[in-house]
Amino acid sequence: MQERSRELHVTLGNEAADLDSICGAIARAKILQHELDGVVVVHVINIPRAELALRRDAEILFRHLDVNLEDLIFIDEIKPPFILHLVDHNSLALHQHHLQPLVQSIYDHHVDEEADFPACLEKEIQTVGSATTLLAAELLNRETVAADWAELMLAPILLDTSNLQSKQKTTAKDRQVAEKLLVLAQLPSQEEFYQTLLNARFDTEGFTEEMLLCKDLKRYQEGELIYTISAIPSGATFSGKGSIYLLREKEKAAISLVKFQRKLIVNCESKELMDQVVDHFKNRPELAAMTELETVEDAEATFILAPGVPRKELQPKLRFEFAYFHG
Ligand SMILES: [Mn+2]
Repeated sequence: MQERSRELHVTLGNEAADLDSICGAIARAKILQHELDGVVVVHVINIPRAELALRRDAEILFRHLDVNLEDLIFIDEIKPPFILHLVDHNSLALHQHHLQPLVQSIYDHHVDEEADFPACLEKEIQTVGSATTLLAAELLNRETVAADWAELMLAPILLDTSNLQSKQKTTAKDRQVAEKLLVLAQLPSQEEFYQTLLNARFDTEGFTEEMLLCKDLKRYQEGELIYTISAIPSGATFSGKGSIYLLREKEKAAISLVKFQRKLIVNCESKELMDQVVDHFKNRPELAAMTELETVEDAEATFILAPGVPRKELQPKLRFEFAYFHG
């Protein structure tokens, strides 16, 4: 018991740090605080503090709930040793693989990538619209949930399910949990709460191209080759020109892929690599089925994406296993 009280437990959402990841990690910390009586549990937002400004939905939710931003902890502010509890992802981001031995539990709604976590004791993966649904269900079973907590958990659930209206994304569990939370939250208007958050999520007014690229960016690696996929809100003003120059230094990326409206804008660090990428898209049937080359010039190409292909569906099909690549 003596030993245990010195343990630090960290709950962490995924590297895109959307509201589901942020609020899910906060809810997971509350559950752990009860479960592991006496230990310190902190929830950590998986982006540097400076990038919170790119997520205006989170900013307005925190302001609305009177959360002091100074009290939040970001990934650039904490270092191991700690025990890690993953929320909203089940494999670590490329730049966080060193945290693998620290992972003790997982709550997620993505496809199980079956990553190896030797110290993992608990893994809860269910296909629901929002990972926060799983945590809210747990919390509702354990304790009386206050109105502000209900709002905190409702926010990502409503955003991830298009206000429970998306037939594709909304499950019975999302609906059940949201209904209970709505009773507790006593919102003046569910529709207005949802719309305000949605507008804030897509509000990119005043953002530079680099900010847009970093707002929702994920990193991947095949062999030596590092690439990134950014998703840009469809209402933004974005040219996509030269994104590789903006990301090469910061992310060590050789390829930048950007999903913007119906387009996939691909920038490579060299024309040689671009030629390989274009051939690759043409020759791999799974990729050819969902993309159509629109333009290619030097180290930049634009593809038209088949409707409704999310990043998490496109990425596993990329398989950039180029035999010839100088890092
Ligand atoms: Mn999620």
